[in-house]
Amino acid sequence: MAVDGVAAKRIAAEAVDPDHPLEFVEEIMVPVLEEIGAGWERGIYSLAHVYMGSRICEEISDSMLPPSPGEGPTTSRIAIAVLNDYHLLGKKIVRSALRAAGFNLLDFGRCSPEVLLERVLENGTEILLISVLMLPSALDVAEFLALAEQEGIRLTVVVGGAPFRLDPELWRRVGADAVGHSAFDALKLVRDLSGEAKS
Ligand code: B12
Repeated sequence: MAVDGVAAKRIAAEAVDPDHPLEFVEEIMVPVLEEIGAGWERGIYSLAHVYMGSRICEEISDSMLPPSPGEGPTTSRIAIAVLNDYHLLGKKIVRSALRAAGFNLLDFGRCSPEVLLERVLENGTEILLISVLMLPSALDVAEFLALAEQEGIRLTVVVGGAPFRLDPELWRRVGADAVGHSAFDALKLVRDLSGEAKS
């Protein structure tokens, strides 16, 4: 809250187990961001606090989690995207965890349902991970799936992000096949769904 990135990075570097950086991210960083979000909702913190807090956390997670080589793979049947949402940190962490575990994962970035459908068609995506933090974006999953059905596309959709944590049945209502609440969950689900195939 002091917006002191240098001090935050020093504290993080002291707290992290270098062999298990994802544990630091999941157990300390994500709950801290949730607390900042809750403080913003109660009017204790400003949006600038939320923004700067997330920038500092992003830099910390970038320095801890293994970098993605280059632009990442160019073909894969597994992909991740954010639907109509500017909250991109969750996707980045999930992407980093999956790539570190050896999965070839395409990153479609931030898309509307229509653009996401184009990407899926172009790449023959079979397992799609969708990350959202806003409720309207979570509802866009249903819109995307309706468009996919019109095109006769059948794919497995795994969703994650705050709205699905707040409403445990929401993933079923939007028509997703599975939900996960952490990068560890994402890894387990993709392992189970892909039968360990890494591309
Ligand atoms: C940081 C932040 C921002 C930053 C985002 C910066 C960035 N580069 O991402 C900025 C300042 C831009 C921002 C803006 C806004 N925000 Co904001 N933001 C947050 C905050 C505090 C933290 C989010 C975050 O990064 N968390 C850390 C990441 C790592 O967590 P995560 O995304 O949940 O991901 C984890 C898991 O969910 C999982 N996961 C994620 N994706 C997936 C996918 C799959 C398939 C699986 C299996 C798992 C998985 O793994 C990740 C690692 O554990 C949250 C509070 C909260 N409770 O989440 C509010 C929050 C999400 N924001 C909110 C709001 C309202 C806004 C604004 C509308 C504010 C405004 N008035 O302008 C804008 C809207 C932007 C938009 N249109 O998208 C609300 C959303 C309410 C809602 N549900 O609709 C929240 C919940 C705050 C609140 N309590 O009200 N925000």
